Amino acid sequence: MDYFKTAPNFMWGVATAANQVEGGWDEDGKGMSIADCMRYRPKIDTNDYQAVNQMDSHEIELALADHSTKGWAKRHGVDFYHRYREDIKLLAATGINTYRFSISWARIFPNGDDTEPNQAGLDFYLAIVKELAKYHITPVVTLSHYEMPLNLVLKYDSWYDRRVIDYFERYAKTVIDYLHQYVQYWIPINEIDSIIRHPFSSAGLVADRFPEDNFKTVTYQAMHHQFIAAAKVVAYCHQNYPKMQVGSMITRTMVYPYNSDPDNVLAATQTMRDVYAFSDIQVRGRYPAFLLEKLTADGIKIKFGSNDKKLLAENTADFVAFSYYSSICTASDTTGLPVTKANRTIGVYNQYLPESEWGWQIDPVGLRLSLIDLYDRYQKPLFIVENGLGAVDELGPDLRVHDTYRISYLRQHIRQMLIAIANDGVELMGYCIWGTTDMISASSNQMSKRYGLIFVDLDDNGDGTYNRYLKDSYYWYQQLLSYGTQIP
Ligand code: BGP
Repeated sequence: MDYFKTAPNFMWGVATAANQVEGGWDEDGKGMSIADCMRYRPKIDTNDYQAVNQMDSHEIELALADHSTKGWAKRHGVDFYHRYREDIKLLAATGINTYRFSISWARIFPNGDDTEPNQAGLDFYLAIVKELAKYHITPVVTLSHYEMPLNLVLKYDSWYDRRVIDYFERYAKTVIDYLHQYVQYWIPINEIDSIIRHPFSSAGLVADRFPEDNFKTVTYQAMHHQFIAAAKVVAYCHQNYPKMQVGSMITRTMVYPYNSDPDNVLAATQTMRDVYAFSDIQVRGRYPAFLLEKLTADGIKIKFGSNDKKLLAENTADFVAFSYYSSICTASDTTGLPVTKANRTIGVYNQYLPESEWGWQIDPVGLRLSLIDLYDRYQKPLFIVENGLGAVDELGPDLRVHDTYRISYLRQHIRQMLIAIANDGVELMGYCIWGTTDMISASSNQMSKRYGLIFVDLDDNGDGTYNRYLKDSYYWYQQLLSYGTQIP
């Protein structure tokens, strides 16, 4: 299959998030963010996501009191803050033309509500985009990837307070103005649906700070504020920089019915719609009726500002970005059915699929189905901004990692993606592998869950040299991007 002809301007890339790679948590004026409160976790058992997702005020107090780096996984990341030149140089040599990364809000506005930005923070990201420009690599920038400044949590209860929309808007405008010559593609909020699945680690909502309130109502109100903030980013870019494109981004976990019992098919459709509600709002510009019905049934009422509906309707996303790792099954009654999980979603195990070491089931055809489904739904350009395999990698005596399992995962997913472009008429802007170097895992805060094309010598205790070693998957991607005609 001649895939370069299929998509001449296709964006082949890699992706990371600031809090998982950068480190430098208190350097050059950066403020503390929720990510800096995340501790290493022992190797997770299958359902341990609860523990990570339900962090409380006590955890934050501990983090505030401890000014060390040791133990706090994301405080040092993999030291991208000091090694970005080396990392970008290695990545450029694969032949990628795209790099998706995120900006740490607390590096730009250390407290979130400051009136003036931190110049050193702005200059750090300017240096990154200049470095990328040197290699003709197009940046795709996420403004909020699990990076709420801690002060906004403590002072305003995060996104629950409407004033936080203004602080985000100020931050976004500052960054967009500063980088506008270099950055055309923006994603305001990573996996905007994640606020419902893991409210603390995604958006800094701490359940025990709302003893009197229904935490579900709090979460949905905060979600609404994120939508308004994202729509304001769209408005600002379109008004001031017409070439800029702003994407919606969701977690796309494929959901199948456990079997062909119509009740189970219905359950699967409803589970998928729960996530589509998020892209519906950003792409169609209004809340879908099914979400409003569901919220009413749950006794949840979102407070809308007087201009909110108009703002959402007039500022829709230019493209639909998503992460894809895995799939689950579901049923109308899951009692007694075997359990699996995919990216912090618990589901029913699919007997037809293998699984990763972390129990995420591997489903390349699910990617093709997702592409077909999303394109049919929106008829907007799609963008796979995350896809990859978390695995335990061993650095061999030859100082290489022979990650054939990762190559196999990537090959199968890329193949399905190319079929979706060629046979299913899907309009796809690009594909980014999750993982440049290895980095701290978002859900488990472990180092041993590795996604990168480049191995980093660092362990789950925070020990190691941080040295980089190329994996076989690195060379494989390089070969893929240079052949241009066949998938190696
Ligand atoms: C996505 C997040 C990423 C990332 C990835 C893999 O949902 O956007 O930040 O880490 O999942 O997840 P994990 O690191 O938990 O394995």
